[in-house]
Amino acid sequence: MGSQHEENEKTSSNDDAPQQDAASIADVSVEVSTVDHMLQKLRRKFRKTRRKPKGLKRLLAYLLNIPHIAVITTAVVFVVVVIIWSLLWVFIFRRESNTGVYFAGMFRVAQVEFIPEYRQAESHEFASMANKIQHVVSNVYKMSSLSKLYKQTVISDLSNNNKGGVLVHFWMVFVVPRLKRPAMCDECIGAIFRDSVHTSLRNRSSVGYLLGLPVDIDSILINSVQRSDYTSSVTGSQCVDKLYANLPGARVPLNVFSSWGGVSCQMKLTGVPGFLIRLTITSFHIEPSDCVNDALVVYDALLPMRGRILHRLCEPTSSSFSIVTTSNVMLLSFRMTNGNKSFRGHFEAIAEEICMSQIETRLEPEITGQIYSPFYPSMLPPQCSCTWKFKTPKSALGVALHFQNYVLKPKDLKGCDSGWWKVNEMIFCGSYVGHRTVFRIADHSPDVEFRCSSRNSVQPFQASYSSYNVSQPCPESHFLCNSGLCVEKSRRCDGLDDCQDESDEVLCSRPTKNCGGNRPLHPLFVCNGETDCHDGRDEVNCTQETTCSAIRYQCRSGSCILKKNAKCDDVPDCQDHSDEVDCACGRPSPLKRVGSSKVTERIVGGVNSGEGKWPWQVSLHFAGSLYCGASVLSSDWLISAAHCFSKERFSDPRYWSAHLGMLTQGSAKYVAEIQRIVVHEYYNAYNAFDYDIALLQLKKSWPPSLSPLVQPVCLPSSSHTVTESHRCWVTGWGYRSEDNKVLPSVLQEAEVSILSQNDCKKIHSLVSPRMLCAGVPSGERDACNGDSGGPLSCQAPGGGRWFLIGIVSWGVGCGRENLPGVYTRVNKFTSWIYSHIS
Ligand code: 4AZ
Repeated sequence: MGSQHEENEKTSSNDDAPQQDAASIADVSVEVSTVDHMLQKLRRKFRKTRRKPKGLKRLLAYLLNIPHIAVITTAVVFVVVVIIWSLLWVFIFRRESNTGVYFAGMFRVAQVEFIPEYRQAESHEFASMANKIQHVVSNVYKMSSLSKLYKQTVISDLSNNNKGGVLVHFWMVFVVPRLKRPAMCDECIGAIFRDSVHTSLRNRSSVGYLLGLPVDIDSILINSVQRSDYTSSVTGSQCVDKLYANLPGARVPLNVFSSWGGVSCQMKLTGVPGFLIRLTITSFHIEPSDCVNDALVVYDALLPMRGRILHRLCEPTSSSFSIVTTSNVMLLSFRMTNGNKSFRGHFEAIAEEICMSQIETRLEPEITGQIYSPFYPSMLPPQCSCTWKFKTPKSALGVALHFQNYVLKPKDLKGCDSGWWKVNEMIFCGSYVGHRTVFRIADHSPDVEFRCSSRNSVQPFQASYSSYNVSQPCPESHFLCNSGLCVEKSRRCDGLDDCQDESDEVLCSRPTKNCGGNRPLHPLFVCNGETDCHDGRDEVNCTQETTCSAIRYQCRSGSCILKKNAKCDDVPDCQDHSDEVDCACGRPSPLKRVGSSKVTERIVGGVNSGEGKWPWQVSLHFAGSLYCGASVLSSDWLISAAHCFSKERFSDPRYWSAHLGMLTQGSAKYVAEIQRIVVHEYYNAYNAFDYDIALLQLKKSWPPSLSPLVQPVCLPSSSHTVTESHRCWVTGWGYRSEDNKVLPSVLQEAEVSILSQNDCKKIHSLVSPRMLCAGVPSGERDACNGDSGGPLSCQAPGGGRWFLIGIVSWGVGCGRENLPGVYTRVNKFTSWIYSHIS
């Protein structure tokens, strides 16, 4: 077109001025003649038989010609569609491709005096201060690289702060194209604000001036939040209550009920400046659903900031406990769905604890007193510190700290997440365990410093202290365990974990069956269900009542009998017959023995199983794919390994499904949704998967009609002992070998032997008393990735029931020679399991 216009211009500039009008007429005529010429051409081409119409009439006639009407209509429709599409794109799709990204933040404005009017968002004083702060925050982001995405800041609260000045809580909204969303990281948003303050820091203090506003850089915290958190607070569609504890120590009651209406409420608690807040929960009646439906989240802030979660409560409770903040504000965020749910508790302002004391121990090794974690028995806040300066009466005496369920270990490269300890100049990390320990300090005047080091609130601890003789820590007749406990020397190598860390059972020769000697028979051989002495003396009077210990079966009445494996052996041994109740378990009745073809070696040395052979075997699927195994414990509970659910993404029960009564993948008799996942509270991924056990509650019980293809496995009693005549099998759909990462579709089974704990520890140094090793020396039969959480099932001798002895946990590779697999030792968790499922 451009070139054609230029040509026209060239033509007219060559003509004389007086000729201009004529020229333009000529131009028109040229154009008409051109159209006419074209029409003629076209007509000649398409309508050779018709007579030629003249001028405009001809054009009209041409346009009204039926085929031309069709072409024109199509063109018009096309143009209209294009216009509508463009409008839709501009107003709907383009708008949809943008999304709001929401942040909650807080910082301290220093050198500004807090006035009570700031508590009222409707007050003039609040509005004027909030406007000023809003302007400053907006300015920071409008000047930043995110200026195009920044939408607005809303100041939600101004509160008095323990460090002085005013603590500001605010919301921030960005409107971001969907594709750019991942770039909106919490760190980046926080860093922009911190950078601005940083450039204006003065006098080496932490306070910088933004448009004259003194902002404490150390107090800046910004977290992304859910849109619903923002809308429910800002638009006020849900309840937001503000409560104050104006007098230290005065309790302010908190009661929330959701009788049929359902509740989604936030309570903002503020205490006297300089004090902390202690929330006491006396009861919380909700439906357990793993925080999906009902939950209470307690924040160490006034807005729901992820980095400031003190505690999440999603299980019903009627035993009272308390949580302490690190400053004078707390937020309670309730979610209670329809039903008769309720929360009862109170809060109060409490003074910060000055946790420092000088302690003198006595000459005698008896317990002299107790030290407690700060705010005991409240839970420990994320920040706290304590110093205990001990002194013993003699330089030969050290200090022993006796803990109930806590252990100190030298700090390694990983951080401490359950308490940081400095003993003289050595650093230790604390962690929670399920047994007693004694921490011995070989110094007569040690300084012990403790600092809270967890992200959330954690269990409190207490320790009894005493003196001890550094050169002889235990009494003459006792043995010093690695756990710090002293146990009688006669208990060494008795097959029992008296030390709680099995250190009394290392370097022991295999127990001998001294049946005729004058020394008593090794306790492991007594009443273990196997005739170890040819005259059978080890298996007599097994149901007589005796003192209780870890290897004696405890009847429901509380009395103990010698018989170790009394549970569900079809013989009533306890006087109350309690050993034979709840025994509908561990008796598979295979339908057809397909598989077991020794020719096709699968997983690590396994073979195809048969329909109904392992009716407790479960295939656990995460987001639709096999991820772990599990075992059926009852009509609504499964048991698996904690490590299957440990990462945050894997802890949401909604992504999991349990496939029951299945031989070949895809042919489950019942696919269950998961209601909640209970991971053992002491599970520790950093400590070689110690306490690797988890329970899963099903949303709906499997129907009894599925029996016998679906059936529970028997749970061993805590005294259960596996003997040589037990046969043990590991089953699962995991990898066939370390190198062949193909998952078999048919359930695989492999027979393995249980190693002695001594042999197991020689191979895997990190084995704890809560683990056992099983395999074959050649390594050819083993569990592998994908089998985790699945069962190691052992059958009682003489074709008895099958018990869940182990849960597939970890190993070094798969099927390697002399590297047996490691399993969770289930009988160590019997009471923990019953405490959750019954
Ligand atoms: C796993 O990662 C796994 N060979 C399970 C068992 C073993 C190794 C790894 C034992 O699930």
